[in-house]
Amino acid sequence: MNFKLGNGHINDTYLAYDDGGQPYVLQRVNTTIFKDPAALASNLEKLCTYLRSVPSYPYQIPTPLPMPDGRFYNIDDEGQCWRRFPYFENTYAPERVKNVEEAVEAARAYGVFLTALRDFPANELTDTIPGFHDTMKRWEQYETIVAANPAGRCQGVQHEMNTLLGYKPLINHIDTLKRSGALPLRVTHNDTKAGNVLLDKTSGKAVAVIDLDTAMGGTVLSDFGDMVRTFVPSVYEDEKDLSKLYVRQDILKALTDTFLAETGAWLTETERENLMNGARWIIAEQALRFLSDYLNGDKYYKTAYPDHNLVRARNQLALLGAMEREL
Ligand code: GN1
Ligand code: MG
Repeated sequence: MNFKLGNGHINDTYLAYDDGGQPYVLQRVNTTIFKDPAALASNLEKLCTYLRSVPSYPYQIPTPLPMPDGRFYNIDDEGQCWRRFPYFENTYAPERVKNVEEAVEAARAYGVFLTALRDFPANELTDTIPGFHDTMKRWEQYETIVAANPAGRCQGVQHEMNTLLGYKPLINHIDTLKRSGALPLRVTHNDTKAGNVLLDKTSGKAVAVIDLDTAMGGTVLSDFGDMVRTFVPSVYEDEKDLSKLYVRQDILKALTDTFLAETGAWLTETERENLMNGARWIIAEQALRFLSDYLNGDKYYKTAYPDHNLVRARNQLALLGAMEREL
């Protein structure tokens, strides 16, 4: 009997049991998105080996478990790609941060994770999704979709498109910083939602940083940004009733203070100064990604109903608005 774990938009993750009754995590990889499972496995092996060699790294490491044939992934007869990971007992994934304590634990865990990987050469990792945070490229793809209007959905979203356009200067600014070399290339996690830090059910303490599939070369701004995007709003990213959406200032302060306590000593001045720009950038990028997928006919993210991606895009744009008003 397998039970669904987490609520990822890309892969499918289950709790499973081996013949001896021992639990493990079983995951089907979405190979339309992660096109090179061998590169994915190789990145994970390098990252986990490196983390194990850092004596001060305090957390469990989600090292892939060998499949029956000894490899770290397996393609079944139907072409589906499967992997196994250890199951960390008595933990939970906080899909939405409930309080300051959870924010502190998760932010510290990501800060410690980035600090541990600080000397890992980013160019040894393959870009598992090329151009993942190349927002200019994503913008071009969006324009191509708008021009082709493949799902016939452009007419209804003029307002959202205009709002998004207002964030293009910010996207340009980050792109300039990246291209000029002002932001150092670092190994970053690239999916720093709260639910990717497992917390102990009893103590509330962080146990493991998981989901290393998008850990690759990038800028620390996106990891900080995705924390703000996912920890700080008062509602989930697909809440429709936007009157409930506000910026949880206590959580923002706690996550920023905690993250800087771990990383402030080695971040450059440019990085420190641009952390909040990074947050706005990543939220704008996420709005762009959701809106693009909606206009493209929902090809990327799992959706539960027809305008799910539009609801998500509106939510992210509303979050940007709330940050402008409330901060
Ligand atoms: C996807 O599936 P999940 O929740 O781990 C996406 C992230 C997005 C997120 C939006 C590989 O992550 O980049 O920020 O959805 N992962 C990929 O909720 O595209
Ligand atoms: Mg993920």
